[in-house]
Amino acid sequence: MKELYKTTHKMKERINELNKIFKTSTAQDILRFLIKEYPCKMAFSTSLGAEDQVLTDMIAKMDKCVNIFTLDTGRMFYETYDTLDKTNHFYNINIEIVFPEKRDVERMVHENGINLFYEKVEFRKLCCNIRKTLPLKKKLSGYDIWITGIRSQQSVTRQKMKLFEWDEELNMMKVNPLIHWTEKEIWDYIRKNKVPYNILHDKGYLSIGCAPCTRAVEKGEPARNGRWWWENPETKECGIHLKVKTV
Ligand code: ADX
Ligand code: SF4
Repeated sequence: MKELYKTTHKMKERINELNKIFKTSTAQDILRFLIKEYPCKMAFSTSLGAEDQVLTDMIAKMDKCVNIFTLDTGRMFYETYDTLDKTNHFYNINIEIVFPEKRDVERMVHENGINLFYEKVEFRKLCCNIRKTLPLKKKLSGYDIWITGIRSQQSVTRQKMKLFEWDEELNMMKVNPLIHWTEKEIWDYIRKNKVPYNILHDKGYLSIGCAPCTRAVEKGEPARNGRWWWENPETKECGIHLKVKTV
């Protein structure tokens, strides 16, 4: 216990240091540093959304040893599967598909219905926990670094997130190389580098999650309005970027 505390404390100090060192670095510089420092010890979670496609482009061009995986909740859009396929072919990679525990999903829908998430926030969180958070936790247990495509401008819940973070629950370093990017910078990169992307983005779906919990937004409307639109902005996190719970 004491040893774990010491290691955690050391890591937190290291993270503060890294945040200072890489304050003005490019996302590529940050990724290059991580690949050198933690070879084959990094996993990148992709939802196949625009930000994650930018990171896939950068990583695929740098190193094939970073594990790129997606959490298939079983409720994704057809267009998202299409993006997965398209991306694999384009970069000649094989994004790992991680599924939830069959028994957990079966019990949940048997007890609460297939579309339980519309009923109350607790059910929505239960569904996200079983379909996303728990599989993520299991998947990341074998790695030192977790890379995500989070940007601080995405929502009120993400404003305080940093480039390098310590995930208390997972006991690992989380890195958000695009944390300071704007939406415009994401799309400029995609166009300039001809990065394949989910065609739903052209139809008003700015932030894409599971099909029953995502809708298109109007021009000028915040991207996250299209996610769990029946909830308050403060509750709109599936849990993978909060604390990971066990059922
Ligand atoms: S969510 O938590 O509200 O769904 P969002 O869609 O904004 O998150 O994505 C933020 C980051 O969470 C992504 O850049 C990615 O790293 C991770 N993420 C979200 N959904 C998935 C998924 N289905 N599979 C893998 N990673 C995901
Ligand atoms: Fe379930 Fe909706 Fe969460 Fe997907 S986004 S895991 S369908 S509650």
